Amino acid sequence: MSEAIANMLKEERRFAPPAGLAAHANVDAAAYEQAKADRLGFWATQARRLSWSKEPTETLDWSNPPFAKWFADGKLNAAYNCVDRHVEAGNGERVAIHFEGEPGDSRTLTYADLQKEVSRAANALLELGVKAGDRVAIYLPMIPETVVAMLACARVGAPHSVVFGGFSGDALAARIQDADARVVITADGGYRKGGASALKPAVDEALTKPGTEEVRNVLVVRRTGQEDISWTEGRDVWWHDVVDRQPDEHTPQSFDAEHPLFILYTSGTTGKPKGILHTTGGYLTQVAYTHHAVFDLKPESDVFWCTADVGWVTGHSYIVYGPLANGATEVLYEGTPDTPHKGRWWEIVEKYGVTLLYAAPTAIRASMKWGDDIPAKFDLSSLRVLGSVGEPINPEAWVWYRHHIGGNRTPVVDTWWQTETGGIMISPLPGVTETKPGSAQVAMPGISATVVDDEANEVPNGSGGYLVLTEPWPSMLRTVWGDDQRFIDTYWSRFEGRYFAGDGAKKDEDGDIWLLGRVDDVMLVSGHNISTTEVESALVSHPSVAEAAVVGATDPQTTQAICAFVILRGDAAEAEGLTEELRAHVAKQLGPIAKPKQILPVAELPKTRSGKIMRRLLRDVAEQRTLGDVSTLTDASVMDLIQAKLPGAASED
Ligand code: 6R9
Repeated sequence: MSEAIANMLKEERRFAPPAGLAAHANVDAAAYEQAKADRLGFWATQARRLSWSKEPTETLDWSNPPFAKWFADGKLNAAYNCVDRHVEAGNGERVAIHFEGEPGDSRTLTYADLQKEVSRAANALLELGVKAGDRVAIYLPMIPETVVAMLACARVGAPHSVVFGGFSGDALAARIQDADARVVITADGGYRKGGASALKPAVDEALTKPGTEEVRNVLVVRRTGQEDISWTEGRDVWWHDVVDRQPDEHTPQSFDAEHPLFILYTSGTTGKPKGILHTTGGYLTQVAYTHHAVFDLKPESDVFWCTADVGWVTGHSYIVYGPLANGATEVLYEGTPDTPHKGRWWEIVEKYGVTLLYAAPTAIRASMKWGDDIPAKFDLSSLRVLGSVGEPINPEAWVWYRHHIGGNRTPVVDTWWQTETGGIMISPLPGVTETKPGSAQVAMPGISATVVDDEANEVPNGSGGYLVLTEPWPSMLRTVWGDDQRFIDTYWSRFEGRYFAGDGAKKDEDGDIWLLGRVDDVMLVSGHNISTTEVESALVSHPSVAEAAVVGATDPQTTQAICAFVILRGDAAEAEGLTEELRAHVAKQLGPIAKPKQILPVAELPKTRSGKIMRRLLRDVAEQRTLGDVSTLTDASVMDLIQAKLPGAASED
């Protein structure tokens, strides 16, 4: 890159931690000092929040970088930590999971219930011949059995590979092949957008592909009750036939801290999906600690709700392992925020008295678009901390979240991390940090992150560059499954000895970190590297805009020209002169160099299945090229709608 990423956005709003929260916060400012004075000692202390059958005496082995070992001589069982120890401590009657199905059915599982279910499922896996080290693919909707299946795998030491239920049979096959899975756990179907959607046919299809022959059994949960389900005798077995009759006791075996816990595939922009490998002790230490610190969880009184799907890392770390290791009571919701109505999330917050909410910017911006009156109909007064994850949150969306969902009382914590980092890395702490809308701000205690330029020099405050992690951390990925070289090349080669996250970032005048989007998305305009995130945030700060996606399209004069796609707010019309007004607004916010050449109002934006904007496809549209691979899109038809809006686009009919 010719120049560091421009640092243009100015944000003056500040929010102090609420006094009541600060006075009783789980973690105070001293944690930063302790971790700074003795980083490894700090993590060794956090590891002791878990129950080990053999306490580790070693903390970090970094003798063969970038291959880390954490707590290597310790032994533990992840499922025991997430379930049994809470029952043994007398909290068996505490609710672990409030399940809310999309059709409105609900189920409550206490920790004692969970212990029985996980034990039965573990016994069933053993009966099916699953041994420690065997991989198990999980392809399920958001139902309690999904959490039970993951914990049952962990209990018997079989690394799981959860594949998001919205993926196709082909995508599932590729993941089964790469991980060489022995068993697939699935369901007849799940409920999505008001109807039953089948899952089993995708598994049947996947298992016709070469390289999946080692799958011995398919364990099928009955969720939607379709009658016409196809069945392969000898291979397919019903969950209720095999799991329900098992003894509800199972003695967990302990595993080495570095025993593989799971593989989770990230697609990235090029090449085949990478199987990100996480192991047991370090991962569990960091997800439990960060959940405790960032959400200030009080397990006796809080109700936590992470709205992500279990198929993504956010679901692994902050639905399953972090909250359950901490003995939390949490909500598990099967459906989408707008089914059967656009207030469904807020209805669930009211119903269960959710106190801690963790959601993605895409959903927050959708709520902004649908209108303030919808959340206003519900009692959201139980909420006390709001989290955000998955993309940069535009300052205006942050402020909307705090105001309309958090009643102007709740801290908003913008948490930056990745599948590869396993747990939260950069985030404010709700009882400590004076928050700034749009910034993830500070590395967690015990985490070392900074921003560097092209030559790997740390940039001064007030400048932009590349986000890097400078020291190993407990929940770091251990490798790319089966491909150590790809692990080295992808993450550790760009900057010697440092982990490069692929994200652009800047440090503001106070040294706080702002994420600026994937560096692949950064635009080059007349010699300036401009962040898509900053231009998007400037657009969203206009009252008529709910959501924006910005790309750089090839331009003969300026190398790239800024092209913006905007979704207008519920009440904003495509008024005459609005695009001109928006261009002027961006120029005023960021400077004339960042003024979009073209602004196109659209009804939807292309998103990945986990809700991230896919700028690559918009770049194709802006450059009037044939679209690249659309297979990871939630809804490929949005691209037709967007293309039809292009000036000069020929009508199809
Ligand atoms: C947890 C998760 C990782 C990528 C990451 C970055 C983006 C996530 C963010 C954020 C800005 C935040 N990202 N959180 N960008 N602010 N708070 O989403 O994992 O699916 O692997 O995505 O998401 O670009 O590099 P994953």
